Amino acid sequence: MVKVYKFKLVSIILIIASLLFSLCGTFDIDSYAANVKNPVSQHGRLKVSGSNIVDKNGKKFQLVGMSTHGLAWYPEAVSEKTLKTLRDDWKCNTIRLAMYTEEYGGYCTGVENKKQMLSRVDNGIKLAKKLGMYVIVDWHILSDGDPLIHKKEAKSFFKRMAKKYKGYNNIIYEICNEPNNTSWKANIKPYCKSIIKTIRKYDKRSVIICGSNTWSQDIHEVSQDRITGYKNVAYSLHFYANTHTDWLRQRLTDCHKNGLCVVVTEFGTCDASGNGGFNKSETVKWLKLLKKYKIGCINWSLSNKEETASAIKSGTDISKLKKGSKQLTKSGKLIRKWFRKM
Ligand code: IDC
Repeated sequence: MVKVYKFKLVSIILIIASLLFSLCGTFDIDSYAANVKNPVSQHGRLKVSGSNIVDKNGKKFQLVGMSTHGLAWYPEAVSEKTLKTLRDDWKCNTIRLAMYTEEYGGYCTGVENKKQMLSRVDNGIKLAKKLGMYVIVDWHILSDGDPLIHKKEAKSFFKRMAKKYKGYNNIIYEICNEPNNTSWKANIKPYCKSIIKTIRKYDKRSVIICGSNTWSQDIHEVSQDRITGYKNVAYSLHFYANTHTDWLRQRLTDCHKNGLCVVVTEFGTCDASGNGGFNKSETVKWLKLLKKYKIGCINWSLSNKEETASAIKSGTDISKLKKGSKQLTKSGKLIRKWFRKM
């Protein structure tokens, strides 16, 4: 009799111990983030379905968020405090990390700069993970209009990212910010196929966003000649409200209706230069259209540079963005107001 009790007691202790052990073992940042209410815990892994981005339940999902200015110029914005304000007060679910390739301090401008960019991108990805936000890793070509120019560097960068972050359900790759003065068929498309292949070797599922010619405006060309053979591929459209108006909205509507999955991974409220021409009414027309189709919208930029596109007033500490609109520019105020009701 005593033996039976002893046996039961030992079994119970063992069961409790193993339960406790397994609880401790699974307490890592991922499962913690998955248990609290945040965009990623609620919507999970995103997919491309026809012309839409959908969440883990297959429901249409709109990516809403801010893009950093260049990570070489304004890395301070990628802080826990600022991202938290964006998430909780602005209702952003996404942060875009703009990593320039050729401009000042960019990834392709020397070994030290490359190291710095890698550590800033890693920091941004980890913070986004912690806060349960989606993160767009942006290979920000601009003056290097043809993506093939830095294809080798791009391949090694995306290989590194895909290997390291393949288990992350919040990561999105934007593989060429704004090709220009080049060709979709001969340059951009082959580049994209090659980078997608590299990423897919390690990461089978993340959403990958491709640019198009003319600073990512020529989605009509893409729509006629899409990348096939891979899932979860989307295309970016970029606009600046005072420069790109009805004609580009019409192009977006046509492509969307034609089944092309488009995400606006960068837009400004002003001129394409980023400075001057703040245009509230054209911005609102765009935002209404994006809201209607649940097309992702990421605003340029989360910086305090003295230029119209900046969301934060110059002189403000961008690593400590507070809730409310006191620290915001005209552009920032308009964007915050709209993001809160997207
Ligand atoms: C601009 C920045 C500006 C910076 C410049 C560097 O706003 O401060 O000096 O880049 O060349 C884009 C680009 C984006 C531009 C932005 C505004 O993706 O890098 O940022 N823009 O010109 N496409 C259209 C507009």
